[in-house]
Amino acid sequence: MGPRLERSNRPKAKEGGNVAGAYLALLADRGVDYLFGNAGTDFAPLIEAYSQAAQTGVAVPRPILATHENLAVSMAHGYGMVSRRIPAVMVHVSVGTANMVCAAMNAARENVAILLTAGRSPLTETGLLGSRDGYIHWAQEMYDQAGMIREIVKWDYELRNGEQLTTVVDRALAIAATEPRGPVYLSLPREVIAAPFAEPEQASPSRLNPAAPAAPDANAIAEAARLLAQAKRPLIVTSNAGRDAAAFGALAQFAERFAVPVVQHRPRYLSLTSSHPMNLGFNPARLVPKADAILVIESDVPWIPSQVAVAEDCKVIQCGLDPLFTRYPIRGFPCDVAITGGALATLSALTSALDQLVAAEAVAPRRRWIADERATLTTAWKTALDAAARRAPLDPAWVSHCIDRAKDPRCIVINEYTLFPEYCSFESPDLYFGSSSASGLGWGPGAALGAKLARPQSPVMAVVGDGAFMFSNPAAVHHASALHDLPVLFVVMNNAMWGAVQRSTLAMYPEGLASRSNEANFVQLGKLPAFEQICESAGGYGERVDDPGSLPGALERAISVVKNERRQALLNIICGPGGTA
Ligand SMILES: Cc1ncc(C[n+]2csc(CCOP(=O)(O)OP(=O)(O)O)c2C)c(N)n1
Ligand SMILES: [Mg+2]
Repeated sequence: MGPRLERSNRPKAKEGGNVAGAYLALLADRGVDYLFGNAGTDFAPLIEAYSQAAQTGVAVPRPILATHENLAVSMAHGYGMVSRRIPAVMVHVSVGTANMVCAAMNAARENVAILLTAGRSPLTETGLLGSRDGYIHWAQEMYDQAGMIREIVKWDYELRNGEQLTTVVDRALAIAATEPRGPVYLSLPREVIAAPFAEPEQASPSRLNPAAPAAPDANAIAEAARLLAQAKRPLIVTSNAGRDAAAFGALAQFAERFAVPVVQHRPRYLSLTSSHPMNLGFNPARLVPKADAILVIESDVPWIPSQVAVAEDCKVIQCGLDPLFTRYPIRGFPCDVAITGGALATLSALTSALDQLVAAEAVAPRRRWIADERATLTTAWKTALDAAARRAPLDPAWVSHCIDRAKDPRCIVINEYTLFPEYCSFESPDLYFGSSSASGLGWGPGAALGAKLARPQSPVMAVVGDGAFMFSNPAAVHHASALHDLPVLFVVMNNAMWGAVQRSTLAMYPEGLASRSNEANFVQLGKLPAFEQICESAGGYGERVDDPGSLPGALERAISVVKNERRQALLNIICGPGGTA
């Protein structure tokens, strides 16, 4: 270890504070309301800066402590997803970055903009304020800390000195907010943020703004309109059109006006109301082979090619901010026309172009076909629900239905895939959010806390499996809910297994030995803890539900506790296999 500096000899911050303080003030000025954090020795200058800000009254992002990095990032994801604002996250150097990679991947694949940051082990072994003073500062340092997360984020950089602070932060935020949005990563070495920074000079507001998205190309629009006008059985498949909140109404109008049915495949954002006459549910498999033109809007996987194929003469138009999903290594869906642009801009341009080509009477016969398809679908759902109604252990379809009956119409539902949206009704945008297509498990509970932070007046519910719940770091989740006064309802559909793993084994080996075994490895979770007691131990309300008849009452009690007592609640619902992933 190098010679120790006497306290009095250490370089002192000038009265104006340190770079960390200027950084926090800059974030607040740029509209970053929250800093989700999981701290380490790298946080010292930041913690000092927060105390200074409390004294001087300088505006800074509200600090939100989370005791695991995947919780911090999932909360930021939920917050950004609902508010469309950019939150910041800070974790502890290399090890904290390692822990946040999975949650960052969820956010990246769903184009949620987050300023991800991490400290960096002090660079210097002695001599500066912030130089290494712990044995961890050698081993935690990496050649390329950002390398762990570089493939996932849109941009990464390290703050090298305070003078460049405004440029670096503004560039980070502008790139994160430019469509297609996504997380960026900035590392903040300890000496750099501890350095004195007397008079932060910043242009306010930022002069470095996000780039506007590309406008849909007129020729591509004309070609797509021609294909759609000729089609007898057109179909829209979307997963995320509703991320563009303004596109929600535009899609409803477009589908209605031109009589084009809509399937929401694995929606992460709600794109159409449940009651819309053009809503043909969530499974593209039945309709894709019948279609002669498919308009894919913001959908990375519009159908599963190993299960269904498009008809040979079917034309496929793919629209999105990045319609080829260029960040995905492989994706071979047919694409006769690709249109780059936001969902609203594309739908508006297509509407104008189609108006010239299609008379209202021409699409009238289609309405009958779509109404029949919708009737068939709703009958099938009702039949399945009737069969599920009294099953014990409880059937996920029945649980989904009971949740729908019990929930406030303004309730935001976060679904880590175990809820069946076809048994629920969502009549406005942003009431339903599904888990990322990256499917890094453990997202839902944290995302629900972030959603509650974004919309404190709305009731919020997370629906998760027992597996997803365990991945979410339950102790950290319930702690954060209590600590930050974020009362939400957690509904755990507990089949005591990783059902998705079982379903995948059965699908690949329907006649295999594992299919006949009750003891298949890596499927059954066996003796699970009493989840409801974990919530209770954090001051929440918990109930275990074994009987289908008692579910409505349990939901009512839990919802009332969350609403009237402002306490979190958890229902541990003992379910049969079910599931869709
Ligand atoms: C981080 C991570 N690890 C592992 C997986 C693989 N995986 C996908 S679904 C699943 C099981 C989830 O179980 P549960 O939430 O109980 O839902 P169920 O399938 O039983 O309905 C697992 C382990 C994953 N998606 N993410
Ligand atoms: Mg399960």
